Amino acid sequence: MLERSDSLLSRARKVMPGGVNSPVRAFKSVGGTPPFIERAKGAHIFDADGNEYIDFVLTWGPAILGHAHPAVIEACKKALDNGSSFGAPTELEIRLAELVTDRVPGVDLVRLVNSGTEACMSAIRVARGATGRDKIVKFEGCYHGHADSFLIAAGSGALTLGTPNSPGVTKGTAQDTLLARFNNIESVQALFDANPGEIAAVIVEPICGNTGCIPPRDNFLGELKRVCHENGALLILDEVMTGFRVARGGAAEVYDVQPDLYCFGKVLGGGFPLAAYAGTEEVMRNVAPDGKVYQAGTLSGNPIAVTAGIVTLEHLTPEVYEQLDASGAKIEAFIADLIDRHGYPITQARVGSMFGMFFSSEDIREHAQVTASCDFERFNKFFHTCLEKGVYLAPSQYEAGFLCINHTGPVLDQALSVIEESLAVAFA
Ligand code: KE4
Repeated sequence: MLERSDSLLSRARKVMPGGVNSPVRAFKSVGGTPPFIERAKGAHIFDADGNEYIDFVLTWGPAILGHAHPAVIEACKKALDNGSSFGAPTELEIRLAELVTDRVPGVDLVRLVNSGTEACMSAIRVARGATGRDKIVKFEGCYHGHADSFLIAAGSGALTLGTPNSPGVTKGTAQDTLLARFNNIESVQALFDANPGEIAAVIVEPICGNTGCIPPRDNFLGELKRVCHENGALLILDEVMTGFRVARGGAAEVYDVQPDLYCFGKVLGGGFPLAAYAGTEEVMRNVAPDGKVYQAGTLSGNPIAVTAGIVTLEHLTPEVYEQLDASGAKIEAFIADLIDRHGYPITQARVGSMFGMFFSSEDIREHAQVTASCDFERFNKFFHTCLEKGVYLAPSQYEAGFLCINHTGPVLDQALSVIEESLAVAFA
């Protein structure tokens, strides 16, 4: 039961919109009361009513080493003794930036910021500054944080200008964001043809993780880079979710595509408010104080978050990625077997330790298919049954799941049997 979470939620609603500090946490799309979490360790989280869950959200991706990894906690405790923020350059920031340039193909310069939103909004500003162009292209179903330029729905026609999908976003902003379809290079080419010389950049999640888990097909990312460069535009890979998650060098390594700019977050900060944008010397030299594109932040690169990031990346060895991939393969094979044996109308996708299930029998290649073909009711039934049985999934069909180093052995087996039981309930 969730008595304490229920009472905490009504108290929270009195002082915070929806009782939460980020909308998805309110469980609006799945219904019910969100458990208020008190602590977390490894693959487990524990709520205010004493319930224990095997966690596949991992604070939306960051906890790849498991919650409260001893090395991260120890290092941050020590760092705290030296103070939490100086607002001045530190050697720690150099170390983290060097770890990023070592790992990610085509990164020469890195700028640390505090959230994925800040990384993505800064990256498009740099692209606009570097090209002198105003328009950007994003993809339906991709999420790059809550900056105005990204809260845009597709216009009425395929080639019309975007329209705001949040009050408070102006038409003026929306008209500079164009919407394309993921895994559909023709939709991108058409936008360049309709807006010659006006598009500064295309920003894309290399693996869609905000509309379930949708990997790129048929060299889509390579084609995107080609079309961008043929039209004088930059390619931005938003690796806030995939960076250091799906491989040591992120999706850029998996798909062998080097963009002009990257956005990072989540794993990079090891669970602390830390993100970054990065890219080639040619593009990043536009950033102040070297260049004229302005971006700043009081707490950017603060020593505690940077310490967590350093320890996290240092612990993400090739062997750890192999173990994470093995856990992902085990889940994938288990679900494939359930689909075969029971004929469930479900499809799934996985890249490394990022995965997702669609309650649809369609071969999902883009966002519109998720909305049109998924059985949201059955997903919600499955979600709540898992929660009751102690498995904590993302509270939306439009999200992905994540694995940490503690999702192995009996913990993973326990989660798999809950998933099997919960599918049986959802399809009873
Ligand atoms: P933040 O501003 O939330 O740190 O990052 C924004 C962001 C940017 N790019 C990608 C690919 C992202 O997935 C995100 C944030 N992801 C969501 C969950 N899918 C965060 C959860 C939330 O909004 O509470």
